Amino acid sequence: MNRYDNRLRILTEEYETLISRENKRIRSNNGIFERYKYPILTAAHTPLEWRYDFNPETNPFLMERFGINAVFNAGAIKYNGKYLIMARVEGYDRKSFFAIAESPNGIDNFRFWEYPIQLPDLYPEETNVYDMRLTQHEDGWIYGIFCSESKDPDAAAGDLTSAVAVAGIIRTKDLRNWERLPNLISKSQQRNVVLHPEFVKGKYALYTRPQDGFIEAGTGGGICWVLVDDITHAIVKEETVVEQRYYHTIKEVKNGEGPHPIKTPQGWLHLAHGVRACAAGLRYVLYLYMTSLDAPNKVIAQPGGYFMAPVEEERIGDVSNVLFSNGWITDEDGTVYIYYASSDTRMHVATSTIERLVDYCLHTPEDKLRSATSVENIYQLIEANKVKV
Ligand code: BGC
Ligand code: BMA
Repeated sequence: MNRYDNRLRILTEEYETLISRENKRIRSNNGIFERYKYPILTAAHTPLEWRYDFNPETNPFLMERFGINAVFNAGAIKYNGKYLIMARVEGYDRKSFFAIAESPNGIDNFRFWEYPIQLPDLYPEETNVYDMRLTQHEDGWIYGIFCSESKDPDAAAGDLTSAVAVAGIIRTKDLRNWERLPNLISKSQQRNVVLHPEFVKGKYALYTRPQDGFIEAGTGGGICWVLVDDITHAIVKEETVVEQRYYHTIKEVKNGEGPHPIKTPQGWLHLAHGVRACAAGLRYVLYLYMTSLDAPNKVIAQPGGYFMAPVEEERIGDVSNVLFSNGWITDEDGTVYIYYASSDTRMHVATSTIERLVDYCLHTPEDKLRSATSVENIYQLIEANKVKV
């Protein structure tokens, strides 16, 4: 066998082995959720056809022609019985784009569809797109809201880093043909905008995250709530805070809604990320909260601290010390598949159940914001444990 064919054989065999590898659930320590042994998607899971020219004439050394750097921050949806995630795929060139991967069971065998998604290109200044949130809305459409980033037109000459973040909106009926709607109009910059799955007072409802600048949330108090009359010309008129940031908590610097909340008998179950600053930079963790069924913008449960934080390999990557989630799927039996990315590098899954997550939200003590009150929370547990049942 010649060198080209030999390399081709090894490449394709290794690829098949990787994407058909069985995942293994890791026994849970805290009882709240289970992690899995292997990431579900990495750069190496992207189809070889996206990366290689398989013509021995034009690529005699069978070298990679388009490098993929990372696969992370995926939206998720169950569609026709399949678990689909719409990942942020980033090339060596730092541009990210969206691509759908499909799994029969939600935990392994994720395979990308043949082509990445080509978004309708409405905005010539749009430079980068990322962090898709998918929502099957009761109006019959599946919506995707994502961050659309451009160079700050007001940046001083020579400033090549200042940027502007806005929310892009697309919709589809089949996840193949996408209609692009105008970007959300908002006086502040926006990242982490998420569509609530139901109408509220006859209107579309968005979780937003207003920010003063591209990075700083600043006076933007946290995750906010906006009602929109017309999703085809979405405008932020009134923005009120749903889930606030606090001094010396896991969400001191920023927070943002993850995927859209799950409806449970006890209320809407939300997954979000919280960011704090430390000597190593920003640390991103995941947390849960619940809001009322009658008023999805009214918080009814706020378990203190983080729900998930990076461990082991998850701590390391392009942007280390980050867990981020913008996708989860619920099965009819109450299983919840939480799709999360670690350190802007790879995708993982964790599983739990609606019952366990709701129990966690309703019975984990709140963060009362001081060391003294945290010790009180532990004292209460110790005392309660003395009562023999
Ligand atoms: C990156 C995002 C990041 C944002 C703020 C963007 O340029 O692509 O991953 O969240 O900057 O740091
Ligand atoms: C951002 C997010 C993510 C990213 C995170 C860490 O603000 O929107 O895209 O995972 O920072 O870099």
